[in-house]
Amino acid sequence: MLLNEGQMHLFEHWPEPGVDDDKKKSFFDQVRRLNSSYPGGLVSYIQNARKLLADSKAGKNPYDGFTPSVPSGEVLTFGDDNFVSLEAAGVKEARNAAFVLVAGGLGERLGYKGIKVALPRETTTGKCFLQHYIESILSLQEASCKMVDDGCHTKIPFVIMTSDDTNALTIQLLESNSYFGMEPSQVKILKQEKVACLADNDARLALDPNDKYRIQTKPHGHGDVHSLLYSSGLLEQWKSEGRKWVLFFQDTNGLLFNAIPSALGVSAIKGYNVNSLAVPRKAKEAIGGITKLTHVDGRTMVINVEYNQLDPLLRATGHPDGDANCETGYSPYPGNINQLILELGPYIEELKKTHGGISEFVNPKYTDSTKMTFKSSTRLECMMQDYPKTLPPSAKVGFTVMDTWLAYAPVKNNPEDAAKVPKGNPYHSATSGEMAIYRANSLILRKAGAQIADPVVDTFNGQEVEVWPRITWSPRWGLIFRNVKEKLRGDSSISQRSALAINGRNIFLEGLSLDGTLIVNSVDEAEVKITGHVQNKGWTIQHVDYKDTSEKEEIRIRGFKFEKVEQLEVNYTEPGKHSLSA
Ligand code: UGB
Repeated sequence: MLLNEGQMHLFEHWPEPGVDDDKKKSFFDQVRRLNSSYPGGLVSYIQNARKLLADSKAGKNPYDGFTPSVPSGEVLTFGDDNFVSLEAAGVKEARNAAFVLVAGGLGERLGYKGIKVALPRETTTGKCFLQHYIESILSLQEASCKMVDDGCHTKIPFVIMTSDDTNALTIQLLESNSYFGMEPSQVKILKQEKVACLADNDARLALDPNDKYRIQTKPHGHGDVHSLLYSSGLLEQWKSEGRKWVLFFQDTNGLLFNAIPSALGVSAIKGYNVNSLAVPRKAKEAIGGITKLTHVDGRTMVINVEYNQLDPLLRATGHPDGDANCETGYSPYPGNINQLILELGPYIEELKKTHGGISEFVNPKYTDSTKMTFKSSTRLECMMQDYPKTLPPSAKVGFTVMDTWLAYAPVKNNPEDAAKVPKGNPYHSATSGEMAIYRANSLILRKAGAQIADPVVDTFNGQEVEVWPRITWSPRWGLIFRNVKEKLRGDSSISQRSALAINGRNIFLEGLSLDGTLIVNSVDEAEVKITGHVQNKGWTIQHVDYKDTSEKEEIRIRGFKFEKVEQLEVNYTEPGKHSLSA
């Protein structure tokens, strides 16, 4: 098969039979793995590569024949009546959902040594992203079952796509933390395989420079999630359980679950087969733009155009300024945050046709303008948000735009790169990711009626950010806006230098005035009232330089740490009514 596809060079250096037989056998073991993990096998991979490499050499634009225009979608305003009713609809649907986290990426831009889902989402509680995601899913599961009076005991399935780079550490994180309270049987790990590297325009496979019996491999991208789900059999199993929705999300967006209930509500009410979450996008921001594409032959689709392709596409189609902000100060194309909600039935039907294969692209770095040779080997790549590209025009593809402060704060950039981000564009760093949690929680509490002090501006690792009171809560306290409002029962106020960590379901703020640090932990069966004035020296914020290797990497990349000078910590471990009257 390899010989038929022009891969003779793989064997040219092989010594006669009897020499290096073990190594030759392991070469074929690898070939077998590469063959079985790609839809259509290695032959398809090589043929697809040859075609895409020829297109790339010819400078063919994948969007040839398409004209972009601004699509229309649902635009939600946090806290208004529509938002509140969509959240309720979404929570009700959640028991019919399954969640899929794509976490196979190493996060090269962030430069962090560990896996990104193990990073603290914020350092007031220190809870990592994975813990927050799991606690959010468990809270949705419980709240959703409570809304229907049919003895629902569903366990929402949670799939994590890993890769060789992240698999062992992800499993270790789950196992050493008892799956953060989720039943282990609810969690399924699907590991993506890397794909073969390509050495030249003829799609000759590249050998590993350090091992002539190994084909060099690189990641294929998050688009693998569709073929893995298809071949796992999970989709059919979910369908037989009556599930309706599959929600895909990425590794480090600490605000994401603020957006999930209402977006799922939109999917359910609008009957969307595909619903992408989006936020207003600054021109040139490194997130894709959701775009309506109309082909000369009349076909249209609403699809993500990746950030490096949007500008050339616009320039080539009569927009001389390319990817530019309009009078609102934002790009007219909403930013794709790669949170997709797919309706399970139509998704399965589509995958039966494609087997999960997703439209691919190749991005070779040529040595010169003749485009004859590559600087280093390349490979085919694919993105999960390209799924709608193969859908028929009848498919209902929509999107939902929410405020960035509420829904999107990924941790992607290392401190040096973040500090170079043009002024006004988001940093997408560990610093901004954590500060965004405090900002969102402060704004949500304000909207619910609490008096939250204004932020101060400070600079950490060269990034100027707003520092709001460090307010955090567990998902089972404030899953949706209605829950937050129910827990605020009197006039409460929180000063700028304060930190508040709420960890428990039934903790009611009944006229709390906080100036310092307050940590409240309670078991779910307890009902705790907090009133009065809490004042202490609190936690101060210390600057940390990212080059200071005496600090842990998790701290260095955010550029600050808390000095815990004084705090009030209360723990309610017994069921029943309690009150803290400070
Ligand atoms: N990932 C995998 O699971 N496997 C892989 O092989 C690669 C990645 P990046 P990217 O929301 O900010 C995406 O690298 O690809 C996981 C969208 O394409 O963080 O540059 C990885 O672990 C873009 O349109 O992002 O850009 C992570 O969870 C925009 O939405 C996820 O895939 C952008 O994200 C994304 O990988 C964004």
